[in-house]
Amino acid sequence: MDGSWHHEVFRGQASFGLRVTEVLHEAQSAFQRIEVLDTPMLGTVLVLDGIFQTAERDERSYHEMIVHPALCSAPSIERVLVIGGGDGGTAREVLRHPGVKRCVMIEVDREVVEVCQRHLPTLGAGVWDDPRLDLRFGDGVAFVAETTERFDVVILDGSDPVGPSRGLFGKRFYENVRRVLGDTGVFALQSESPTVDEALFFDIQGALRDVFDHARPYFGAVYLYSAGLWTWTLASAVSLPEGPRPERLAPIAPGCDFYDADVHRAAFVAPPFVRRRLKS
Ligand code: SPD
Repeated sequence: MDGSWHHEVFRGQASFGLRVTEVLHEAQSAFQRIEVLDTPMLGTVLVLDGIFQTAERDERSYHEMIVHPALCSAPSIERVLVIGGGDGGTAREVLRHPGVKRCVMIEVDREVVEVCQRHLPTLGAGVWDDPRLDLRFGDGVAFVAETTERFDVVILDGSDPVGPSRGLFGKRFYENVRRVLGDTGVFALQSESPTVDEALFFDIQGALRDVFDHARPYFGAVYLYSAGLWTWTLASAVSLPEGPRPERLAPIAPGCDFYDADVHRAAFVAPPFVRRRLKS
């Protein structure tokens, strides 16, 4: 916080700031510094270790896009694993799919969930009491390394690769995700920005392509991340359809502001500099 502003500073070279009218919560958990800020621009905003994570009035562009391309194209969606996503926005979009029978969510920091339940209730609306949700607190890296459970879809909704999220990036973690998915499962993850951090984006793509037969980034914009292009990636052992399966899209489409069949197809069109590097 700088007076009545919060600035997210990137490598000491750039910053994005929001004016803050009130600090609603400020505490150090066992894992990270958690702040909840009231802002005129985006409403209530969650900040972890100084980094903007999600905002009441700018969350749908991210949560619809991390969930629906996977859930609308995967061969099966009965068993879904969400790693991270403590604000509840990702689980909320998962549970809008009537075909999901069970959603296990592994969040490392119980305090993030409690703080978001209190201050960002719209993100987890309908989630916390849904009998299909199995919320567990623990380390997602250890969970995928040790579990014997199998999932149709794994969604990684972590923060940047610093602090508690560091282990969620890299080949060893992706190999374990590949194992819990079996032969037809789909992995969806937030995969950072090729405009702001080109090296990190291509490292993630390279590691995914080492582990999965198919890995394709898709593109969108999230104002809060002030990154120009933001990306997510779908990775799987099977090739996926170019667009959503109509029977999956139909029940969720009326509640979407940022996702539909056209957006799905368009999002997978990569800019030339990405295509050249990925040779796809
Ligand atoms: N640069 C911040 C990226 C954060 C991505 N995850 C946000 C969590 C929203 N559920």
